[in-house]
Amino acid sequence: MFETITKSLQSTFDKLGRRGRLTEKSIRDGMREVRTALLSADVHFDVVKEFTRKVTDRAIGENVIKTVAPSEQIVKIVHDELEALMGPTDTSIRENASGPTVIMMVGLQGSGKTTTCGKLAQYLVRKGHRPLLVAADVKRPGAIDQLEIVGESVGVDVFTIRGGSPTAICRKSIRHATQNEKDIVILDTAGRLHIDETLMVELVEIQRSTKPQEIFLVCDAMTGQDAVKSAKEFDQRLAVDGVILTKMDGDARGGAALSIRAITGKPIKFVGTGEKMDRLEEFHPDRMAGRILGMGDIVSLVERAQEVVDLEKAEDLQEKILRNQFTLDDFYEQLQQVKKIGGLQEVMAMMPGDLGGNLPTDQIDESELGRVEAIILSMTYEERIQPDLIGPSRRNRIARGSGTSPANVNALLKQFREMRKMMKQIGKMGALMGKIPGIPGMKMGTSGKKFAQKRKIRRSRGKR
Ligand SMILES: Nc1nc2c(ncn2[C@@H]2O[C@H](COP(=O)(O)OP(=O)(O)O)[C@@H](O)[C@H]2O)c(=O)[nH]1
Ligand SMILES: [Mg+2]
Repeated sequence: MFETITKSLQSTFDKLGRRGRLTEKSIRDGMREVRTALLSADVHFDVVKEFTRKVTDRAIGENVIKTVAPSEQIVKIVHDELEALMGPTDTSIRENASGPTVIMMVGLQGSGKTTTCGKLAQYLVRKGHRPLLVAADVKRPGAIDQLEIVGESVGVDVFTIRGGSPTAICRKSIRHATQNEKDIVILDTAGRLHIDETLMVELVEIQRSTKPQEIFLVCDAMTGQDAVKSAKEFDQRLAVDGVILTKMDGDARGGAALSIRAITGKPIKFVGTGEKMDRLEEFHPDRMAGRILGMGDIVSLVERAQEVVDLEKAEDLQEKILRNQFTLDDFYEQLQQVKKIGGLQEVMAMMPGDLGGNLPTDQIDESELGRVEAIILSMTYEERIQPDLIGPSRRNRIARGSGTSPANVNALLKQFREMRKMMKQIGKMGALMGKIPGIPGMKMGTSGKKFAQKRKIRRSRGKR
């Protein structure tokens, strides 16, 4: 996501930073580089022009040159303007006061509508809703079956009428939803490879007969400015409420993400970052601006972790660190949690600076993790709890059992001992902090448990 822009912006800012004192000329030179970076990332020409003009005006007008850290000030201005370019956006769904809320999904064929319907359904279930998926793409062979598979995988019912017209299916789905106590209806409509009149007529008819609270346009980020162009056309006919940008995981440039709002006036509401059903993120312009600048997106990472990581286990772990009882068994558990979040690459990509954007992700060796896992699994339970028990002969057996070498086993044990030492320090600090009035420490012990319970309750009520 955004690798192209991030790299060139960072090198521009590095150059500005190295200059020490900035002049109006060096700012203008820097902005020329920003302009090239945006253009080569396939951002719409008008957007680039306007954007660089605003940043330059502010950088010069606010007398950045005279401030203590001028290049940092410029990064801040670029950040703010990126945020303004992509926002504001509101991801809450407008509710229907009388009857089920209707969300209509539209977009070109292959943009990711059906997949996104499933993701959105899962997202809404997590928020405590009872959605119904509606298969109204009767044109594409297999489209109904596809939605049924998607629905099953997220545990959400799918309504359709085989042989029915799209409008009839959508209209009848609303009554079906009411009868079955569903509060949200998600309409998966047909697409075409290009916008054509028959499609538009069909969609307008569905819109008239179901009066959706939200019409979301699903766009494929990888198609860049074509996505922007089609968004404009869909919007002219249907007055869409927002855009869901899919396949952000495969889009290194980000041209659509940065242009769509400015060109169509429609906000991005969600982004799709993978084929799996949990790969849907709320769109937050401020966080996205941070990612573009290589400042990471810790907030999204934490949110993601909260969704997939077992809170009870996290609590137990914190207790163990505090008591210095962290074992290789716990370490193994940690690795499993990282995997759930999406692997180390995913985690690193959301980290700021050196840890994140700058680090070529191909340098992260996921197979290394596989090796570590294999070694731990080849140990007995006692050995995982007390690695000091492992003598030379056991070390050789473990190496053989895990398909690694004794040196690999040694390296892991050494690393683990160091990690434990570090954790001991952290544990002490946490305990100390907890003793200072007004500082809740590291949310450990009983108060931490209570915190976990509270979150669970809140979650089961559907409010996060
Ligand atoms: N990598 C990736 N693939 C996606 C994403 N969203 C959808 N896809 C894939 O795009 C293809 C078309 O999706 P589909 O939902 O059938 O599109 P539709 O024709 O608009 O209904 C499928 O292979 C999906 O798995 C995404 O966010 N990331
Ligand atoms: Mg489809």
